[in-house]
Amino acid sequence: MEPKIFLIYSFLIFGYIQAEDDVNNKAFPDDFLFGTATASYQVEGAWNEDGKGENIWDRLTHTRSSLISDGSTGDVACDSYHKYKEDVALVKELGSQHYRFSLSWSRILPNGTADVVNLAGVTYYRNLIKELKDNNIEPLVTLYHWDLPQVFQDQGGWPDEFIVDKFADYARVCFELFGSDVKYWLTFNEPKQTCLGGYADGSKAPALQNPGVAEYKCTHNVLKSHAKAWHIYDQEFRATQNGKVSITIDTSWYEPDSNSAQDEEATERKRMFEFGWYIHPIFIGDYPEVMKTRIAARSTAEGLSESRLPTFTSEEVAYIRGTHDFLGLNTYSTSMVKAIDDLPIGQTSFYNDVSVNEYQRSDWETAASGWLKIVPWGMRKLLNWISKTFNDPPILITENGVSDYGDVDDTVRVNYYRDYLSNVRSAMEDGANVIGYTAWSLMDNFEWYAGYTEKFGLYKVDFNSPNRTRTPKTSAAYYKKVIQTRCLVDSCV
Ligand code: PNW
Repeated sequence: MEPKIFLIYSFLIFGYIQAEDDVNNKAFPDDFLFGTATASYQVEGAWNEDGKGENIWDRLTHTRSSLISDGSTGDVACDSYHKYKEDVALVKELGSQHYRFSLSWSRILPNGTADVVNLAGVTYYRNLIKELKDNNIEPLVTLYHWDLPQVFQDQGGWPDEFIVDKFADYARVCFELFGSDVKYWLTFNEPKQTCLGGYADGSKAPALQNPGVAEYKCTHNVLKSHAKAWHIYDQEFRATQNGKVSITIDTSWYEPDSNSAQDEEATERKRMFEFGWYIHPIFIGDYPEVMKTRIAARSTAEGLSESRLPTFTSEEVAYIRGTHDFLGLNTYSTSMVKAIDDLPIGQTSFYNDVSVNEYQRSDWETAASGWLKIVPWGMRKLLNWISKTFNDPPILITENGVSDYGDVDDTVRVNYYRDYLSNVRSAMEDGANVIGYTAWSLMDNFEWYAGYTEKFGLYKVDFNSPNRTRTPKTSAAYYKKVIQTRCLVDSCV
């Protein structure tokens, strides 16, 4: 063999062995939950069938298609409204212990309000839940995965306080209708995406842009809505239904650019803004101090008479604190953080309020989604930081996964799951109380502004076929093996 070729060859083998060597070889505990996830708008289709009302993603994709990279909609998506039995068969085939899906508010309550319940929508979810239970799969149900009834957006949406009672009514209807068969509830999926994307930077429906103001009002109402739903469950349903209710919060891991005091401080501030904004009021009480102080100071400098960050009364702080039975965590990636001088007073935004330099390293591998750099060690650091900072909550990872362009032979996804799960297992050895893991996603689906151009599925979906044929990818076989053996490598200790 030529020396050069030999070198390349041994590098490849060595690289491979090296990667396998680094994978944690301890088995996951028997009671650790493995599952997969989807969300209503991304998979159901049937956007106007059987009495469903219009929601903000219907409206956005129908009227502002230039915002979606391929101009597509979720009108049909994976057609799960008609093919839910097939979906459950895929979940079963993987050996998943749980399946996380979301309820479409406007499918159940077409006017948004609880006075009219759409029986066909209720039947759809009853059938889906029954199919899961019949197959020994635990349903994990999200009440709100971004699809607000359009009528409520027309009245102001999440930044307007009227929404709190509407959400609470909707939550009560869902607990009443489905609660006897559901043991795990999530009120909101990634409220930060709803509030920043929907009302500040316009990257999610309803694509409004009022940065530095509306995302804070939105979050204030989301937190109140979450707490109200949790209390309703606690007072009216827990005794008979015996389930758990929480929220799913998303964050990347933020790693300091250096170990200088300035970079460390800026990084912790970034974590508090990105994650503490939601978890602190629920797990500790009120917004993080650093958010209150900075936003108040910047608001004063802007000549405002009160802070752009709304204030909770002490009754509200107490009402929201403790409204969790576990923590739902979505995480995909990592960013570096470097301290900078505070950004000038002037244009208001969440990012100016934080004032840090956030970047991702160019030598990190990139997924199809530009924001998603593959950094497995970030998972371990994040889980350990959460455990330490927020009193060691039971953590259910409700989403983690990677995008590509849809190849059935998806080595990148196999490696992603292996390496991220390896870091989950290591964090558990470090002491983090991780109770389960949910792969995003069961199948390719409507990826919001990316339409059908970025694929996250363990199963491929043929969007050109009216049957929306599902085909297992290589990653489905790997995940199935992991669930079966509870082991990431060939054999575990
Ligand atoms: C999540 N980020 O969204 C959502 O819950 C899913 O509906 C979505 O399909 C999935 O992740 C993949 O995107 C995120 O920029 C969107 O960090 C963006 C980010 C994180 C999560």
